[in-house]
Amino acid sequence: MSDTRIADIKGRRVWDSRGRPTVEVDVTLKSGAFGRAIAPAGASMGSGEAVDLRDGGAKLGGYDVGRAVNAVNSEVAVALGGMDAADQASIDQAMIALDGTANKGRLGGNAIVATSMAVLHAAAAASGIPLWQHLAQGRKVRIPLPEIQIFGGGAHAARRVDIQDFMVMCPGAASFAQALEWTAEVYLAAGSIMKQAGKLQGVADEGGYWPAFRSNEEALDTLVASILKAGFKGGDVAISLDVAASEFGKAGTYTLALDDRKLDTTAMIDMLGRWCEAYPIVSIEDPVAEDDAEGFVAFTRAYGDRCQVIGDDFLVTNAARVRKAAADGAATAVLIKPNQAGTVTETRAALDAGKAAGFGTIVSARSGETEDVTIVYLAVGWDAGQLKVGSFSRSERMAKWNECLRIEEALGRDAVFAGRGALGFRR
Ligand code: 2PG
Ligand code: MG
Repeated sequence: MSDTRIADIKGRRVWDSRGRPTVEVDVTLKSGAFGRAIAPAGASMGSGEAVDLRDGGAKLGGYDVGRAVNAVNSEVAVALGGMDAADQASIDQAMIALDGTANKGRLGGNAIVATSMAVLHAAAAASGIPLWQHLAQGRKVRIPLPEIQIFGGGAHAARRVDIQDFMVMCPGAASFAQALEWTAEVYLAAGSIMKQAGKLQGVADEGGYWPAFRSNEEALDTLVASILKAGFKGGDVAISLDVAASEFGKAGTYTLALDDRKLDTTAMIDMLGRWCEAYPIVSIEDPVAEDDAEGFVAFTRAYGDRCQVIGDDFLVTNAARVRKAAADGAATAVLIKPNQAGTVTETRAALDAGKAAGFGTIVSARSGETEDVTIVYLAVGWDAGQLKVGSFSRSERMAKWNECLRIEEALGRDAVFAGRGALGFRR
C-alpha cells in the first residue's frame, strides 16, 4: 500500500472562463501521488451556498482571491498535513471545523472545495485507477444523460432575456456519444437560424448563443425550430429550461423585464405550465424563486409528473434541504454542485439524499468554469444519471463533454447510457 498521508498542499490563483481569479489547489501525498482541482464560480447563486470568498476593493473588480489562496497555504495546509487523503470524510470534517462558520465564509468555500477535490484526486491517483472508478468502488455506473445549453440568458447574458438556460436533452439517444452528436446538430442549426435572422451576436457566459430575442417565447420558438431544422422529432430531442427564478423573483412577485410584466406565483406557474403544453419540455430548474417553497410545491404538484422539477438555488446541494423538499413534494430532482456545498463529502450527501428520495440527480458545472473536469468523474463515479455543463462551445465546457466521451469509450461494451430513465418525475 502506498502512503496516502498528505505531504504538501499548495494553493495558487488561476483564472476562470470569465477572466476572473479563482483558487487552484495542488495536493501531494507522501507516496508522491498528486491531485489538483480548481474552484468554479457561479453568477446566479442561491443565498444558501457556501461563500465564494473574494477580497473586495477596487482591484480586479473586487474578485481577487488572495484571502482564499492564503487560507489554503497557511491554516488549511497546516491542519491537513499528515492526514490520510484516503479518508475524505475526515479531511472535509477537519476543514469544516477549522473554518468554524455555517457557510464556510471564514476560509472561503472556494478554498475549501478546491482543496477537498484536490485531495480526492490525490487519493485516486494513489490507488492507481481513474477517479470515476475510484468513486464507483466496483459498483455499476451509468454514463450520464447530458443537459446542454443552446441559448444563454438571465445573469449569463446581461439579462437580455429573463430565462437563464434554454437547453436540449436527448432522451432518445442510445449513447452519450450520440447525444453529443445530436446536440451538435441542433447547436449548428440554431447558429444558422440566428445568422439568417440577423441575430447572431456571439455567445453568453456558458457558450450558448447570445439571446437577441424580443421575448422569452421567441427563444423557445427558435429552439424548437432548431431541433426541427436539425431533423429531429419531438421526444428524441427535448427542451430543458433553467428559469433561475430567484434572479427576478422575490416574495412572490416575478418581474419579467423582457415581457414587461409582473407576475405573482400563480401566474408564474401558469405561464410555465402553458410552455409545458406548447413545447416539448422535459425538465425545468428553479421554476420559482428560492424563497417560494409553496410555489415549488404547487408547480411540482401540477407538472411534476411530466416535467422534471429541479431545485438548484432552492436546494443548494444541501442534504437536509433535499430531504425536506422530498417530504414536502417540492421538487423531483436536485442539481448537485460541489462548490455550493463546499466539500466532496457534503456534495455526496446531497446526492445520496436525492437518490434516497427517488429524485433525479444532475451533477452541474457553474457559469464560471475552467479546464477542471472533476464534475465529470463525480457524475459517472457516483452514477448521478445526468450532467449539466453549459453549452456546446468554449473549451471549459467542451473539456468536460470530451472527458465523458473518453470514459464511455473506455467502458466499451460495458458502458450503460443513463438516457431517458435518468429523468426524475413525480411518482
Ligand atoms: C445554474 C448555473 C449553471 P451559475 O444556475 O444552474 O447554469 O449557473 O453557475 O451562474 O449559478
Ligand atoms: Mg440553476
